[in-house]
Amino acid sequence: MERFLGLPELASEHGARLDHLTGLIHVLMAVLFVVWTAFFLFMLVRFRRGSHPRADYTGVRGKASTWAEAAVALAEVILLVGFSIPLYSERVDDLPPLDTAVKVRIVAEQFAWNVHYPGPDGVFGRSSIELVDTQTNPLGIDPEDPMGKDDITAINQLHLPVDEPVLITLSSKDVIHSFFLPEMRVKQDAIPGMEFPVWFVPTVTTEAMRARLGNDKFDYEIGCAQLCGIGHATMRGFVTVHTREGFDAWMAEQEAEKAAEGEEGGFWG
Ligand SMILES: [Cu+2]
Repeated sequence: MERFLGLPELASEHGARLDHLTGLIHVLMAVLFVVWTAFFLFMLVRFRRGSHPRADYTGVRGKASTWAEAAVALAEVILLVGFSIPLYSERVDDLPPLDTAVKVRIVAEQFAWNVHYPGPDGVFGRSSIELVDTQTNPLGIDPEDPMGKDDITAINQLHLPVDEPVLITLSSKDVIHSFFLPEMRVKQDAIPGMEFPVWFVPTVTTEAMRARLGNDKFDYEIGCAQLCGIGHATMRGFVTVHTREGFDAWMAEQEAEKAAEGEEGGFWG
């Protein structure tokens, strides 16, 4: 069905259920389209002027159309109550436990994705919009906060381990953006002044996806799905899904780089 609908490759745990629901909605819409069109054409012929020169003011008395309407309404209620609402409530309520999930803050801006990891202590350093410096401190992390000393930041590059729940806290600095990971079936608006949790489990490493597609240049992309200004189309980020070992190695590399910067007496002093 995903192929039939032209959806991108699937690379998250909850995505299959979303695709299934998308498929069911398309089936219902296809049935309605065919049946209503056939009914319309039938009516054009059946009540043509040639066979009904004068209007009949009583009209049709049968109950068939009432039953048809009831059946459509029932199918829609089943889709909504049986599929959509349970799936939605799971996405917004059943967040993964904080101690096991990979935590990332993502702050959107015109026109980039700022990525913030809490570092080895697992705690995000304090950040404030007043401390934002577009060049040296795009996330506004407070240099006085010891919790922030080990934090890792990146721009337009999100690294994740495969098969582990990821909990992203999403916000925006300026206007409304929308965080979109097509293969993960994730899309959430980022709104200034608000923070939204977004969680999912990536199931296919970048390497495995490259092999599957036979394309060694493939990368998962972060798209912005809300027209957010003149540079909207350039607001692209990339996601690298690693094995756990690969992710740890990447994180260690970031930490080493950060430590080296610290010794040089850079921004973090
Ligand atoms: Cu945007």
